[in-house]
Amino acid sequence: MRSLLNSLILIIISFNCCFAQHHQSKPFYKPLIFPEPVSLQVTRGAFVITPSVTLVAPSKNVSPEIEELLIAALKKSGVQYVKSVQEIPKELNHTYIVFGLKDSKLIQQALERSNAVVPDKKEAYAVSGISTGDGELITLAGKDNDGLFYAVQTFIQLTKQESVSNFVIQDYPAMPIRGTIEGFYGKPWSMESRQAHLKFLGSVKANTYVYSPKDDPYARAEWREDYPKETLKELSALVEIAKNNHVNFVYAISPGPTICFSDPADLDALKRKFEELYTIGVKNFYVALDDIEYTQWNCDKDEAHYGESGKKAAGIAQSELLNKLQAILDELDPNMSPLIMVPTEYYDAKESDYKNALIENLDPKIVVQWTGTDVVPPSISNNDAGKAAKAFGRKTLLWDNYPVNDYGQTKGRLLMAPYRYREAGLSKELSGILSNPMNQEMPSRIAVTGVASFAWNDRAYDPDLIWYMAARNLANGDKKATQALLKFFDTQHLAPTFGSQPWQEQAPRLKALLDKVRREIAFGDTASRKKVITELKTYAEEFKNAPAIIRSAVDPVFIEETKPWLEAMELWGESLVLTAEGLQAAMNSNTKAKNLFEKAAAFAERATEIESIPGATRFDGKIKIADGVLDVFINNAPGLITF
Ligand code: 14T
Repeated sequence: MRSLLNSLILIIISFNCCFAQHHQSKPFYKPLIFPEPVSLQVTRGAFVITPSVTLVAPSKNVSPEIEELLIAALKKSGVQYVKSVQEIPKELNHTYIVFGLKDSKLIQQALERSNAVVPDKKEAYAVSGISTGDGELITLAGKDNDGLFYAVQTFIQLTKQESVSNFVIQDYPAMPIRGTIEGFYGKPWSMESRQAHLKFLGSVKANTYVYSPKDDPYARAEWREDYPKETLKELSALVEIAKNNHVNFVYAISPGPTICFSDPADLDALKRKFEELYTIGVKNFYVALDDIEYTQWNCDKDEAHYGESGKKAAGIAQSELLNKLQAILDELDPNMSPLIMVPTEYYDAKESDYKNALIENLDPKIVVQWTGTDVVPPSISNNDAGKAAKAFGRKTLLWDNYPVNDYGQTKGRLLMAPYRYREAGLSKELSGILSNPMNQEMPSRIAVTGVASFAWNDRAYDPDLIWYMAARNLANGDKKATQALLKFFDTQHLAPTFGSQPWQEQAPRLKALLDKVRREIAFGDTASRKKVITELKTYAEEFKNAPAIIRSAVDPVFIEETKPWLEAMELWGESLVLTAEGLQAAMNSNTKAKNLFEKAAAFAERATEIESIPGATRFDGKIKIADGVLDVFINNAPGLITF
């Protein structure tokens, strides 16, 4: 009787267990999107994209390239059939994607069913996924075509994550201008790099690219000369790609080194240059007046017209020129975006005779750039930007000289630390941020992803998280390659200023480990000493192998651009492995230690000999890898344990 009862209980329990299990739903996970959306709410059920998808026809005002992008993304994520229909059925039995602008009826229906709204802001969008019946209703809605393009970019990121839950994302940018200014000295980017960069910008929801390489003769040294037909054709291809990626292509001219402000022929030469670019579709123009002599006129005419040369007179002459150019552009096309300019005093927010003269006259719609409290500032606060707004008479557009590597202090370096120390709240004080990148386009994406993310949502910006996601993106989602890249970036973490004090420290992750090794050797016991040296050995192996992993998983262009750094990292890795082995041997009083340390030193020696690619950056020099951290440790290691 007892055993019967027991069996019965067992049956009930097991029945309960399995019944419960049957009804227990699998977990689904909150997706992670960059830039961080303004709002992302998870909802019940799984985000499902079935192998056959039905697209609910987009409204007629949708740009065709956005639909193409969406379909390509669906195919890439494994969708085999895409069908189009004109309405959303009541009952769904597979995945439907409704796709269009906020004002379309279908989109309004879909948004209502999904409990989502498109924020009433420029470039805003909503993306949602809900389970309904046996199907899934996905809505991609834009306030405008830019917003819809960003909805698709967010969707693309979602398709690359596994077991994602349903959600409602409502999003819009904090700053209206986000992107890069190719504004460095030294080897300009290739046209191929620029094309790739424009696509990349669109993928991180950046909307601006300024073409301003200092070493394009037709834009600076020989600015009066017309572009060769061939170059104009290449630029026109860029303009087209920019458009398809919802990036404003801004053309910048730097007439400062030779311009005669009062000569109508020079004004005419500028007009001709702008018209030349307007014919290939450029609708955004820029005048760069940085790094020029402004206390001396370039011609006698200016002396006669403006009087004695000086900072104040320069401010007046510059503002008059800019206003005339603005009027020329307005006449050329009433829909033209306002001019952007960088003044000669761009590196602080202190009021001055020059700034006052410039700002008193300058057309208020002209956008003014500055670089912060210095050419390469260690941080930018809301207070700094507020002062700049006052000094320049308008909200400024930050020219952020990170990760640019064209100045002496950056010799032998890539700048690959997270984008940091820009204060949350800057979106109230700035009209946007443009990053000045490195001569190397792909490595620049780590920092630029940060800039774009901060400019999109400064209040939710998390430097380390975005840094990780930028690495993951470069590694095409590969976990091992992501880790290898992060180890590599750590060796290029130092960010110099124009002075002797860097604003970001070198190799903080490696330093933390090496400090721990030193601490443990000094203060630990035999077991903990052994343990930490084993940990060092493991890290050293990974460090040594990172370049090979990177070479096998990351875009060949990145490999080419970082070639000598990867080679040097490999040799340093070899040296660090031998150093760890030397420490292990020393702990066992093994006489091999000496030889291991000697071999380690030889590898370190070879590593320090490696040179940058001649001409690839403005200043050539020896490659630096975790300098001041790794070299110091390897140097001192033989003296850590004696026997
Ligand atoms: F206009 C600017 F905002 C600006 O930063 N101009 C240049 C820029 O082209 C360059 O890439 C950047 C970093 O080197 O700094 C400016 O160039 C300078 C600035 C100096 F103070 C070059 C030499 C200097 F001494």
